[in-house]
Amino acid sequence: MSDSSTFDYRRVRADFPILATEVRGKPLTYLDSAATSQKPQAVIDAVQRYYQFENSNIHRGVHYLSEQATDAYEATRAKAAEFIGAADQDEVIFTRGTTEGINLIAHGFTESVLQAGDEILITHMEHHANIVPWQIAAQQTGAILKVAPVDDRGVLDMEAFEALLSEKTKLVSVVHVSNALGTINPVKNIIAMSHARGVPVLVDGAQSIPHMPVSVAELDCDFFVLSGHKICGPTGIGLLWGKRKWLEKLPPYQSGGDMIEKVDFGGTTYKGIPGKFEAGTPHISGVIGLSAAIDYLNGIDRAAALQHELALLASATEQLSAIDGLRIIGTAPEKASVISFLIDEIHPHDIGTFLDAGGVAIRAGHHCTQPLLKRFGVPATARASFAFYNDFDDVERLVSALTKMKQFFC
Ligand code: 7TS
Repeated sequence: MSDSSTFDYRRVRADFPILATEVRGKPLTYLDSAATSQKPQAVIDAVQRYYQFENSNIHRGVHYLSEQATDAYEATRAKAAEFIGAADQDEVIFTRGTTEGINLIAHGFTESVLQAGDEILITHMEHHANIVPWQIAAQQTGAILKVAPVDDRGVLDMEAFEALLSEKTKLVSVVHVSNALGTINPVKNIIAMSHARGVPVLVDGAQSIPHMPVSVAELDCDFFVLSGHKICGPTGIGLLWGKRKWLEKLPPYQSGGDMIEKVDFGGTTYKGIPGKFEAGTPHISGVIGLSAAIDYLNGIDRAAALQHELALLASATEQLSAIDGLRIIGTAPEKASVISFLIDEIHPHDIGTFLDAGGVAIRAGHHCTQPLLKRFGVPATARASFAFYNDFDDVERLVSALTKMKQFFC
């Protein structure tokens, strides 16, 4: 098995130019990868090369550049399918990101599945992107949104979850890894349990895919969504994967050019999947950048990268826990490298601002999980999140900045 010592994080760090820069006169300590990952040079170069030498629209030109761009775009669909363990590349839809992927499914379910009295089951640890679209779907159809509780460690209560599944449940939509707590949910169990009752499952993979390889075939989920910008790719590009039988059943999300087969004032027919869900000129450069990001991730030892991240998490958890007055929110036994914390009565924004002065970038706030933080009785936390390109110096700088801050405030 790979371990942290076999992972050459120094070589990996050199691939990310921003990590060698300074902010506020201090070396950058980037601990906000849960918000967005940094980009390796290969991704930056791929996007630049596209605009400099290959720029063209897709699916419509007969000229050389358009053919090249179309081929690169469609080749990324096949590459992305392989990356997430999907056998059928037509089941991969390019979206703006996780948020749009969930909205697309919520729209489809609103139009063609949900009826008054039906239930949608989510958990208490969802990002707003996996709450609000279902609230709107419920308002529009008369369906009811059910929420499975989490315990004081931030672990999903599986007994309660199972009890909430009923013959009225039309969809389970669940986060794979919590962005606010780091909890890794037992999605395989959740899917098996739901399927035993004939209920499809959407997995929000925004925070799992950056840390661990995922196979949708192995999970046997019905939908999986992710954001490219959290896996070293550009912003504004993401993936929705769905089982063919579902994607064929759901109606188009947006309409217009490129998603049609034939338009006539007497009636219009649509393309099959995936074209049906990709109206208009897509984010071509984003897809090109995502392709480079997938190549980059495929080129590193991801199992070793995960072990390295877990070693960073363990070290940071141990050292932060030793700081007097520091409380970690989210202590699940199965965690990804995310630490939410509070110190005494210091406001998390003050923690963030103090750390920023020392070049340490963390996130402070509600992390778009207001119901979850309310469950823990706090309006906000400070959050440090690690990626495989972080190192133990980053942990040291975080700990020493927090120690200094304690002296300053107390
Ligand atoms: N789901 C989860 C679990 C997330 O962490 C995020 C973004 C989203 C959905 C939405 O992703 P988007 O790319 O469509 O915006 N999470 C965060 C975060 O933790 N800090 O900034 C964005």
